[in-house]
Amino acid sequence: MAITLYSTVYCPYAWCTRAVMHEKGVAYSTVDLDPQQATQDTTQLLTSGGVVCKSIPAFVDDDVTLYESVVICEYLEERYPQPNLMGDTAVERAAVRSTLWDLNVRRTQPLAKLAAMLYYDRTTRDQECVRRQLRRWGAYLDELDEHFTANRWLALDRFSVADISAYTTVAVSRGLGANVIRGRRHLRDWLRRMDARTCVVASAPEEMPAVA
Ligand SMILES: N[C@@H](CCC(=O)N[C@@H](CS)C(=O)NCC(=O)O)C(=O)O
Repeated sequence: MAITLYSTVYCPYAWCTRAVMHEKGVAYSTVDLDPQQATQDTTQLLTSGGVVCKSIPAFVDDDVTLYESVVICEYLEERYPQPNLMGDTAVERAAVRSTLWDLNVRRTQPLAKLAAMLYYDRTTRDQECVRRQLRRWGAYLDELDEHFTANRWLALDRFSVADISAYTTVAVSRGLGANVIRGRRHLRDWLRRMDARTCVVASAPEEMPAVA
C-alpha cells in the first residue's frame, strides 16, 4: 500500500490530512505542486505521475484517488481506526462532522477570497476587500476564543480531527494577514496545546513557525 498526497506547500487542508496520518502512524509521501499551476482550472491539473488533481489536496492510495480533506480524513479513520479522531459514538461523530463542514464550507470563505487575491493573484488587489475578509475571519476567531473559555477542545471533550482542521487553517491564515492571537487569550492557549502536538510539528510546512 503506497499513499501519496498531492498538495501545495501552504495548503491547510493538505496539512490537516498529513497531521492525521502522523497521528495514526500511517506512512505516506507528498508531492508539492506549483501554486501558480493551481491558479489554472485545477480540474485540468495533471501531475507528472498522471494524477488529475480536481482539487488540492488529492490523495492517492494505490488505485484509490480521493479529494476533499474531510473525505480523506474519514477514509483514513475507517482504514486506520486507532487512535480514534472522529468520535466514539454517533453523537460525537456528528459533532466532529458538523464542525468540519462548518469550517470548510462556510467559515473559510474569507480565506479563499484572500488567497485568490493575495496568493494566487487571480483577482485584483483591493485593500477594502482585504480588510472586510479579515474582519469576517476575525469574527470566527472571536467565536473560537469564546468557545475555548469553557472548552479545552473544539468539537469533543478530547482531541479530535476538528482540532487539527481548525488549527491548520488558523495557522495558515496568518500568512494571509490575520492577526490570530492578539486579544484572544483562550484561543491562544488552545493554539499552544496544538503547537506542541507531535503530529502538528511533524507535518508542518517547512519554515512554518508555531502559532502562539
Ligand atoms: N474543501 C476543500 C478545499 C480545497 C482547497 O480550497 N484547496 C486549495 C489549496 S489549499 C486550492 O485548491 N486552491 C487552488 C484553487 O482554488 O484553484 C478541502 O477541504 O480539501
